[in-house]
Amino acid sequence: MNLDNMKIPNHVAIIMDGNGRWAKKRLLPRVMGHKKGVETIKKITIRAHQLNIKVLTVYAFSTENWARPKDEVNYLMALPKDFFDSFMPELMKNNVKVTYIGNADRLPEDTKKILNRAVEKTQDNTGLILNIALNYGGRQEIVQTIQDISQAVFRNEIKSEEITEDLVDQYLMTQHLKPYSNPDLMIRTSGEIRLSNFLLWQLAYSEFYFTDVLWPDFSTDDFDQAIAAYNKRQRRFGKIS
Ligand code: 6TC
Repeated sequence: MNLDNMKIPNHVAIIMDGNGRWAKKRLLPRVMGHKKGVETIKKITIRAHQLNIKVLTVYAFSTENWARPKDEVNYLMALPKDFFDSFMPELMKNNVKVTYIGNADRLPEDTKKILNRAVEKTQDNTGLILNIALNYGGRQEIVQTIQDISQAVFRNEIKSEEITEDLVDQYLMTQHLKPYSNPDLMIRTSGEIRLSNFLLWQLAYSEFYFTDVLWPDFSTDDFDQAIAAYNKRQRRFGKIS
């Protein structure tokens, strides 16, 4: 698709849903869906870089993240290493910086190590930020923010009258993404029309784009279509009618 003359969103957030359904449809083990899903992350990351998008936040949505068959969990734990080993050179070549939001505490030690290595190795890159939401919950983030701000009030570091939207922004997990901490466009694949506790505060003014395409099938062309739809809406919004 030709996106020349199109306004490109600065921050795109994606709920990557449908790996399990993709595998089921093909009578394949679920892990094959995740494997293909990781390949899709790579393709979309490179496309986002080409389009000069500033931040790409990806959320590995799952309803039963911690109640899966043991084989699947073990395989999932190995996926970040796969991703890191096969994709790090390309991330470096494309000047991509890896960051994350959410709670990494409960990840196994070696998974955490790989994640931190990806963050450290890319920390001086100045291009696209690939921001990975892992073990993330929007309400949990807001609870954490309220705790942190009330602590700061208790220690007399701020007055309660000084709690503004801007100050709340500074305490959220997305503060490191500023000035692009709020997504312009949120995409969800696999046909579910729900937010599922993703970035509750940050998505207040974002455009939402839903597609039936399952995440492993989501192509750079599907991504471009989402950008084009975003454009059309922005233009309508900007016009005085
Ligand atoms: C799309 C593709 C949706 C696996 C694949 C889901 C992620 C920890 C990356 C460290 C590999 C994102 C997500 C749950 C970028 C991602 C998954 C999770 C899936 C995690 C890490 C990759 C993933 C998930 C777990 C930067 C080197 C499959 C957390 C571990 C994996 C990178 N399902 N899927 N069990 N993580 O969130 O939760 O490090 S690569």
